[in-house]
This record gives sequence, structure tokens and C-alpha cells, in this order.
Amino acid sequence: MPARKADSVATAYLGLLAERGVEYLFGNAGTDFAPIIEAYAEAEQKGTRVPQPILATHENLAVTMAHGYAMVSRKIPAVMVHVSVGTANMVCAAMNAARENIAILLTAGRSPITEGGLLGSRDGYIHWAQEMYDQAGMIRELVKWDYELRNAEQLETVVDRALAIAATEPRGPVYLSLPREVLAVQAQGDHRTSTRLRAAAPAAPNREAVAEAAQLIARAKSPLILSASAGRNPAAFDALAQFTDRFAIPLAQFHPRYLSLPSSHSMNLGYDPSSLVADADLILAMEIDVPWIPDHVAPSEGCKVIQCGFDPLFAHIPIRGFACDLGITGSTATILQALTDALTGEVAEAVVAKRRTRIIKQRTSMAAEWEKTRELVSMRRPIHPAWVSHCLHQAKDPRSIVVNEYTLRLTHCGFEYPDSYFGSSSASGLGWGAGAALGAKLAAPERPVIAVVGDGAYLFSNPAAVHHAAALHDLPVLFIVMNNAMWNAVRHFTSAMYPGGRASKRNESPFMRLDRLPAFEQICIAAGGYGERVEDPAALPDALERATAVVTREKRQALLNVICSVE
Ligand SMILES: Cc1ncc(C[n+]2csc(CCOP(=O)(O)OP(=O)(O)O)c2C)c(N)n1
Ligand SMILES: [Mg+2]
Repeated sequence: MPARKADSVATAYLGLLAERGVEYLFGNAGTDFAPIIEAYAEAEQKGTRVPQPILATHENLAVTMAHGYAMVSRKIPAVMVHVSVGTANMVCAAMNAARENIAILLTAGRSPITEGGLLGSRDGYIHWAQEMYDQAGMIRELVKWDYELRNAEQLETVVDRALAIAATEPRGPVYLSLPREVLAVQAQGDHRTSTRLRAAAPAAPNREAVAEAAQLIARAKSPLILSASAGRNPAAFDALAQFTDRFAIPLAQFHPRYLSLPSSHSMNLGYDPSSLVADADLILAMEIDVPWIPDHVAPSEGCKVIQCGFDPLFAHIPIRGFACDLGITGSTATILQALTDALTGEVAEAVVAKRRTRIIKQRTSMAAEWEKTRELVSMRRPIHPAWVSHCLHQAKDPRSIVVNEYTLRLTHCGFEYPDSYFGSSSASGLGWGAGAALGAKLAAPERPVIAVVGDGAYLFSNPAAVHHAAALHDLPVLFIVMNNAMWNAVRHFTSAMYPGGRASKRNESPFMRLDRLPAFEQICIAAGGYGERVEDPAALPDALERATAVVTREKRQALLNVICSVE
């Protein structure tokens, strides 16, 4: 097998990553980067293939960009941050990625261990205080595997094992620390040009469990599918469209991170299962960590619940008591194929036809309600979030990728294709959307990318770093900030816990209102982008058109600071 000679471990490491298909290294540097930076200079001189370096001036941004890139491309990116302190800054973004099964090779330098005598030994005062007993301990609970590269000899095994574990379902981030002296030593031997450590294929769904599930579905009068992330794989998106249509089983999505059905699909019953759960006599929960809120609604006593997914019990969540009368492990697409095979001929067509008529009626009245809301709020000032969502629905190219850090209303903005909508992680570590949109654009430069974020989420994303990265890496994204000058979620949950309480009677309570916010549009303008503040609902469609034109024609980022009501 042809192989390449390398000088330092850092040089060999970068070459190995490139050979394993790692296209980008998102980085935020420190003294630990010296061998890596030297290796990049060497690669440039020699013309060797290495991952493209993507500078991010905050670790949260580095990881959210990697997350966005990975969720769109399905390839594994690498991130490198500065030792213990950089790891501390990336924990929140790593938690978002972990909860959404995003495979990323997270890495950090390690403070030099030796106090002199070796290339890379301690030569700065920080090299003492930044060392920790267990640097990986900060992030261990959130990654599938962590390790430290201890010598040159194991480089290939360590990297290949990291990538294989990250890529095996349920996927997730892994963490590797890279001590400076180890990166600086002479590389040992040559590495293989392709890995002997491939990701493991997922298990096939258990046959008896599928047969049992098929019986339950065949007997059910009002079955219901609930999903949050089943559409992660485009094949699953298509399989869900076929399965729900074939057997007339409605699907409701709850806080979806990936789209599971086209918005216009006749079996799509929207995004709030709370009114549907109680009437179901069978629930098929597919890749959904929280299928309903037990404090608000419960399935009826006789309703069986089948949970499906790569990890149907969500073992990483410490407590989660949703009934699981039957659990099936596997990919959504293969489970649906197996269920289709088992159900064919087992369900009376008359039952299916009757159910279809009922669901279509239900769907029509649901859509009419949404339409009524839209009409009611369309001219309100401050602008209603439903109106913003609707205007975006009208304005966007159907091939666009929309990244929603939760303020966009899916009831008013439709999507027809897989990978056209991505919602924020169930961990909800704020500050994800803007960086994830940049990463999505990197993965799909030919598609328009739109980030929809709240004023709170925008500020968490480290806006100056975000707009700088958009300009630096030529990633023209349209940012829509739904600015209600409020952490509305905090307000909402305070009123929900203390209905009629003192705080709910006034909007003045601390830790909710965001007074004297900066002019967000100016932050984007300061980075060379386009920006507008929009207060008039009637002016929003034109503002969207102007901003879209700047992004698509001038290839510059744009931001609309949309002044919204608190809903
Ligand atoms: C890192 C992090 N810190 C704090 C929170 C708690 N939190 C959840 S939602 C929210 C407010 C978000 O505000 P905004 O983006 O403006 O949306 P709004 O609630 O106003 O619709 C906060 C502070 C969080 N989820 N993540
Ligand atoms: Mg807000």
C-alpha cells in the first residue's frame, strides 16, 4: 500500500486526518498549537494534503460551525482548541452535538508535561497553571470516547479508533488530547492510506419485536407516530412519507431537530402532540427523547407505546420514564421497511381508507386554525413571530437550509425536503444557531442558508465572532433575529410555575427583559455585511427580498433585526 513519509507527529496527524476524509479543522489556538501551525506551514511548502484550517475566534463558534457542517455533510470534522481553558469553552456546544448524535473529532492540546529538555517542553508561565489532573473530565460525560495521544507509535490506531467510534450509531463526538511534546516528536513509520478500523454497521431490527409491533399497529384504530429526529437520514424521511401514507398513520413532530415529513404531507399533524396523545390507542415514538410532557398530558391507560431508534431508551439521559411497552433498536428506515413487510396484507384497506379521511379532515381544520392566527396577527406591531415565519415561508428559495434556534414557528413556515430544516439540539445550549448556519453553508455552498434566532440566542452565539467568521471564510448567510427584547422562555416558564404570581403580573422582573440592546444590524454591518432593523410588518417582505438579494448576488452576509412581540 503506498504511504507517505512524515516529519513530526503533527505533520503525520494532519496528513492522516486528510486521508481519512476530514476536510476541515475548526480551530482556536494557543501555545499548544505550535507544532500544528508548523506542520501547516510544512504542508503548504510541500503541497501535501491536510484538512483546511477554519479559524474561529471563540470555541463555542468552532464547535457550532463543526456541528452545522457535520449535520449537513454527514462527514466528520475535527475541532482543536487550546488545552484546558479551550475545552472549558467548548463544553456547551459539545453537549448540543452529543445530544443530537453529531459525530465530531473534538481535540485539545495538553499543557507540556516536561519542565525542560524536550522540544515542546514548558516555556511559558501558563504551562503550569493550565495543566489539570483530568482535562478530559470536563467533557467526558458528553463524548463517546476520550483518550490522550501518548506517543508517535500509536497515532494511526488512536485516530482511526476515534473516527470509527464517532461514526458508529448512535453517533456522537469523541475527544482526544494532544500533548505538545508528543506532537513535536519524529513520526514513527508510515500510516496506511485507508483505515482498517471502519465504523460498525448498525444492528438490524429484531424480528420478533417487529412482528409484535406489526400486530399492535394492525389492531390499533388510532395509531400515532411521534418524532423529533427520525428524518435525520434522507432515506428515513422518504420511508416515513411512504409508511404514513400507505397505512394512513398520522405523524406529529415535537421540537423537531430534523424534518420527518414534508409540511404538506397529508399525514402531517403538526408540531404539538399534546392534543393528539390522549386520543391515540398506539404510539410509535421514533427517535424522540421527549414524546410529550407528562405533566401536561398522558396517553390513555390502554395505549401501548413502542419506542424505536438507535438508542430507544436514551440511556445518556439520567431519568426518563416514558412507557416503553416494546422497544426496537435500529435505523428508522430499516425499522419502517421491516414493519411495512410485516403489515402488508394485515391491515384492512377499508380501515386505512376510513382513517385517512378522518386524518385529512383533522389536518384541514388544524391548517385553518393556523391560517386564522396568521390573518389575525399579520399587521400587528411589534411584529408577531407567526408573521415573521410566514414571510420567510413566502420569501425563501425551497432549496434553502433553515437553521432554527427555536423562535421560528413551523406552523407558519413550510418545508418540503429533507435537510431543508434543522432545529436546535434538545440540550438547548443557547448560542448554536448562528455558528451552525455558517457550518451548514460551508457544507453546502450552493444552497442559500438562513439562521433564525432569538435576541437571546443571538447574543449567546458571540455575534462579533460569528460575523467575523462569515466574512473571513466567505460564508454569506442570512441571519434573522426575532428580537422581542426578552428571554421569553424564562418569562413563560416563570408564569407557568407561578400562574397569577407576582412576577407574572409585570414584565419588569429581573432576568427576563433585555433592555438597551445594541443595534444587532450594526454588528453585521461592522463586519462588512448588510443590516436592517424592521419594525413594520408590512415592510418585512421587501426587507427579506433586499437581504436575500445581498446574500445571493453580492455574496455578503446580511442580518434583519426584526422587532417582535412577546408571545
Ligand atoms: C447556555 C444556555 N444558557 C441559558 C439557557 C436558558 N434559556 C433558555 S431559553 C432562554 C432565552 C432565549 O431567549 P431568545 O433567544 O431571545 O428567545 P425567546 O425566549 O425570547 O423566544 C434562556 C436564557 C440555555 N438554554 N442555554
Ligand atoms: Mg427573545
